Amino acid sequence: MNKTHPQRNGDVATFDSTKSCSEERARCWPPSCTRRCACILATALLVLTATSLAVALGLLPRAPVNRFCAASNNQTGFLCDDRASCVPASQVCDRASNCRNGEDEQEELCGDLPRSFPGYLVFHCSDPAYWIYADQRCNGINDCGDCSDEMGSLAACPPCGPEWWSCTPVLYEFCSCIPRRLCRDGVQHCTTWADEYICLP
Ligand SMILES: [Ca+2]
Ligand SMILES: [Ca+2]
Repeated sequence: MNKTHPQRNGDVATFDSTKSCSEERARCWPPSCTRRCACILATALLVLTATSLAVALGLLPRAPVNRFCAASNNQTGFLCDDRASCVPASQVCDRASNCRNGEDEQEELCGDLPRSFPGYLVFHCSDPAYWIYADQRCNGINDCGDCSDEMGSLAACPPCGPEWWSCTPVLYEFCSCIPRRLCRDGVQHCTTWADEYICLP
């Protein structure tokens, strides 16, 4: 059924309700758009403008382009969409949501580890078959299994920190330092026994 609408110049334009807006617009735009088309276009423009304004004012979250951040103890982390929360690398894709909207567990990030990871979250051990999270490098623990994450040029770790005692450990768990809390505990942890006779907790 055709409807008529009076125009400003007195002409009469017809509007076929069976036609889509795009068809109608193509026929009448510009300059004499029908009221329906003009209303739809104005609404779309209003929504677009409001959305752009909200994003510009920070009212809507935007995914950070670069999510690298420093978590506690200056460890490598993953920046959440709120641009404030920094999740330690080893908590990304651990099946527990640490970001408010769970962006640390999203499929595109966790679907094909470690290839789906950005490079800064991964440390590749000297054995190409193994990889660990970047924040497991230089944490004192033998995570690679061959100590390549704690010793040598690949890891490039700083000397033992104040919480650690430098020696060659007898336990496979450590590489070149042992935790000071193990000093003088009555159990040998260094091959030289230095942890029992020299080290002070
Ligand atoms: Ca997580
Ligand atoms: Ca380690």
